[in-house]
Amino acid sequence: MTRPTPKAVYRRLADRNTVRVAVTGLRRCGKTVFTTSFVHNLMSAGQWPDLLPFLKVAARGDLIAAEAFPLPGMPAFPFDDSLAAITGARHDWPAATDQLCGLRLAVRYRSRRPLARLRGTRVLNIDLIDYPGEWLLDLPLLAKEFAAWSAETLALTASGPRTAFFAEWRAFLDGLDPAAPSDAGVMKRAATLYAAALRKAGAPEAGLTLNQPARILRPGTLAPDDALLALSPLRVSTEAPAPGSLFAAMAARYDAYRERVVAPFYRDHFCYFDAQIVLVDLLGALKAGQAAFDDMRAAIAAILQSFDYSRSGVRAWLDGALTERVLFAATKADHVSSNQHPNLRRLLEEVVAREANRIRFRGVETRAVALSSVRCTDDVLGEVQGQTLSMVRGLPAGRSSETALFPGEIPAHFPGPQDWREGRFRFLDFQPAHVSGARGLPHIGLDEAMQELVGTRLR
Ligand SMILES: Nc1nc2c(ncn2[C@@H]2O[C@H](COP(=O)(O)OP(=O)(O)OP(=O)(O)O)[C@@H](O)[C@H]2O)c(=O)[nH]1
Ligand SMILES: [Mg+2]
Repeated sequence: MTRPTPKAVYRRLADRNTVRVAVTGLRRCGKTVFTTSFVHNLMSAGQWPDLLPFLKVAARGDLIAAEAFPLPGMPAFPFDDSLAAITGARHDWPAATDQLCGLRLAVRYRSRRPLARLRGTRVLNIDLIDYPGEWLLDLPLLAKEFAAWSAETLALTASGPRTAFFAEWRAFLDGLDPAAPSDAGVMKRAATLYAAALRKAGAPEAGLTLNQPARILRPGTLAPDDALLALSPLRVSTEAPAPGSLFAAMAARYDAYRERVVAPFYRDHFCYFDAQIVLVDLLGALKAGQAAFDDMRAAIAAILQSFDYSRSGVRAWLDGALTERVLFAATKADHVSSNQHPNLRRLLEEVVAREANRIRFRGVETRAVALSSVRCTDDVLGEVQGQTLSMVRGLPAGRSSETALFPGEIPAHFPGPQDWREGRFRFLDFQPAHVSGARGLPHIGLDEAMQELVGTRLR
């Protein structure tokens, strides 16, 4: 695994009043909305502590104020624009993130620690970064050589909904000898076909998430035609690739991509953090159907294996690997009524069970919660075919008036064949209709998430 730079270690030693919170999750899972609500609610809780009853420092009246600052050397997280989108007259959401950005939230509070009380108030810096969710899918590539990645991708694209998207690319590979001398034209054609297929798989209507390499879909600061992105897996032969072969040339390009794009992203942002929240849009995956749900599970498992939770002790602290807790959160819980939240949490626990077990084995605490960073609906009771049911009422996306609906029940366990029936999950996306932002943002469970992530540092 990539090691932290001396600069990173120095920064960690110098910044003992800083916690790095890794906000992780696949695309559209709610990272930007979470970050916006996290910041705005902490900025508001000094005045209105009732906003965050489960955040102990706020509940005991010791949170004084919070202010956001830029993180040196990084584009600023568009906090004002995101908040304006959520609280504005258009009842809209922030745009999808297309580049790396971040902020430091400085929280001033009264400490209850015996010695700290004498020194008056203290400040804890909470560093948060945001990035396109697709990029996380690059992290598993760090531990995978070109041959292994090629073999896995060929297997992945040979079944399920990917078969149709990748058919033309696979047919092209069938006529290709990877041991032939490398040829720029052939490599370009393979890369073009692979990129086109990947775009189809990554389109929102396909709902597939395990799409690698990520920068083909979200180049960020790379030009879309950057030579580093002209990548394609190739068929793997049992013999070692000869120098100068097509296979060797593509493998070299893959290594350059990992070294120049993926490794710095990992080293600078995920090599060390104190706490991690893994946001999972379970409701979106259930609605998108079994193939999308299974793909999301595979993508989450692949990502979580990329983080290094294994080191401990003083040396680990110096290396910056003192992750204390990992919180799994099923986002957009306001799409269903409150009586469904226990099942939502239980289902999440099952979905991440193996990864959570692996993380706990390394001495890191884990928990799962149902979360809505910005609550857009109310619970109401309604009649459906003579039955009284719990429903949600809000402004569905694309509609001009509010509606109440029964979105279906969340299974407490892995969905079985009967659950994948057409129309079983009727969750709608809701817009933030009555959210003014004047006194924080309404939420479900955000304060519990905050307590879990940074609460012990605000004592
Ligand atoms: N109702 C509701 N919708 C939410 C909430 N959080 C996120 N959403 C929805 O999910 C969408 C994606 O949220 P983002 O925060 O932009 O997701 P992201 O993880 O930053 O996505 P990328 O930038 O593409 O990686 C939003 O546009 C909303 O439609 C929430 O708390 N409640
Ligand atoms: Mg985003």
